[in-house]
Amino acid sequence: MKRIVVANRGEIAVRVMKTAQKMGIKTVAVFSEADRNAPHVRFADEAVCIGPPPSSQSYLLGEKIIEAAKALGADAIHPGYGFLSENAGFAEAVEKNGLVFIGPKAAAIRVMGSKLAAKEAVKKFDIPMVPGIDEAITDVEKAKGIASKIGFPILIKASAGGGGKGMRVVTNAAEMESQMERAISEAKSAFGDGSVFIEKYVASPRHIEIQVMADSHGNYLHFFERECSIQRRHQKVVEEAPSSVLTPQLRDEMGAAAIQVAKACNYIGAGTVEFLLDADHHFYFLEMNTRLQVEHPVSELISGVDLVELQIKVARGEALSMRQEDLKINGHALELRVYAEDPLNDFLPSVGTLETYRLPKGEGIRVDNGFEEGMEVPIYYDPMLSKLIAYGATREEAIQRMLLAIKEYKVEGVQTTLPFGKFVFEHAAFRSGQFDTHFVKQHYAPEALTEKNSQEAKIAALIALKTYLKDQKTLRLPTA
Ligand code: MV4
Repeated sequence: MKRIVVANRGEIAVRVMKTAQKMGIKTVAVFSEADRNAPHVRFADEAVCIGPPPSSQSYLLGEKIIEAAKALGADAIHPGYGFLSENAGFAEAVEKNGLVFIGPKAAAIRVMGSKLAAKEAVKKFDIPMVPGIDEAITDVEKAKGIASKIGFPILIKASAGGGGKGMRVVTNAAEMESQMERAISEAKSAFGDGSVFIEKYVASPRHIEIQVMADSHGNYLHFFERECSIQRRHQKVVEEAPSSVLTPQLRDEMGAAAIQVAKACNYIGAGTVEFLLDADHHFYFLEMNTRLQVEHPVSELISGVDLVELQIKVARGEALSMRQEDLKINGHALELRVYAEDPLNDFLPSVGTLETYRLPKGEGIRVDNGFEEGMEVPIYYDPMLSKLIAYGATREEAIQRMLLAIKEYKVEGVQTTLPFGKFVFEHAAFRSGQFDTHFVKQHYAPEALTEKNSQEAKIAALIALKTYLKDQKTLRLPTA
């Protein structure tokens, strides 16, 4: 494998290229006209423009990316995350064109791409799942009967949904009919598939996911868990590894369950198995993501592996060299996703130019970055600028390093989620580890940032005044 096309942009494209370069593999960037001067284009050994800015006319054009790969004599395509990374048809087309898709087989993507097919596949193994009905329902009366059997509150989920889209909580039988009808029509319009299924609603869950890696020789490993409960509207903002609540026994049980899920679809490559963990520490299988995830760096830092390097080695047909017993958790890692979004304006995208853009450095700080000072933040794509990752021997040390790094991360020209990150890492509920997926709803309000800022501004002004007055007393200005 001498040349890899990275079919992505931003921080993940640069991140994948760094590992390829470390392995002596040439890299090809693909870019839209909006990304002509982007770092991932300049970092690559070669670069091909694949179209106008809209993703549908560039980064999602699988055939064009495959053509570019063949024209440049590339051996493989790494999809990153998002875009075509979980598109089974693309994975198939890549292989059909004699190229290696650095990811799972199309069949595994298909199974895990449907929530119901995933449950069906996993059923064979003894994996805990949320009580519910595992078949698509469109009949409201049937749904009512199931709901009363499960017991309210229940959750209606779209079979073709994901990331929280198409989910509706129903608290009593009277609401069932109207909520079912809305869920079905919403699912039809959003996913072109109106089928829904019903589960018992787990009221205050933590979102725990397990990183798995499997090779083509039947070896399966897990690289422990990531805590992803700090989410805003189903978008993860802060992730950490390990979770502050998992016991070694629970970790082993969830790791083993995650590997079973991977085996259920003959998985090859890097994948993530998502679980809900309830207040009684019961875990339930939610879904499997058949891609390398945004938050993979925290798993790399606590386990000391380069997951992209393992992906490339597995894609080359190599067997995984380490055994599960060789893997140990060492230290603690936190990740803050730095979005060009305004936390004081409902996290709406903050467009503009990075007038100032200086990254923090220092021990235990890693920034997977996709931008440079002077660049405009394009409106066409996900507004993530970078991922700020802090590592420490303990969770407390990682939090301190993270707070210092947030302070040193200088961005002017757009608003970012850095102040929101500061709010989270300073918050008692986060620092104590006592939080769940409702953290943002329960604890965050924009005033929390402005209030804090104004308090700090007041303190700074008082210190300045005190220093000035002190200087006035002691400073003897020469008389004229
Ligand atoms: C649930 C749940 C509670 N009970 N299912 C969210 C998106 C997808 N990963 C599945 N998700 C959930 N499924 C049952 N039966 C809670 C979540 C969930 C969540 C729900 C509301 C708000 C934020 C959330 C974050 C993670 C998971």
